[in-house]
Amino acid sequence: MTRTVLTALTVLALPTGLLAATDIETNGDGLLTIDEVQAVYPEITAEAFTAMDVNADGALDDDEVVAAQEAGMMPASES
Ligand SMILES: [Ca+2]
Ligand SMILES: [Ca+2]
Repeated sequence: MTRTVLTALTVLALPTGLLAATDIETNGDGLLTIDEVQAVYPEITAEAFTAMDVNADGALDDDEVVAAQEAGMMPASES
């Protein structure tokens, strides 16, 4: 049972940031707004969010989430 879940998570995690978006992304638009991010990571400030929003469209897409996680600006969501 546990092994099946871990395998599924690994598969989901491999293509870019889909896993993170699934965990945090609550309204199904595929982007993370600051409200969605802060609901999970209240320690992330508006300033930090702006820094993560590379293209400044006011939301984080998969690439921006992955970059933020790799930069240590956002915790990787694994649990
Ligand atoms: Ca969203
Ligand atoms: Ca963006």
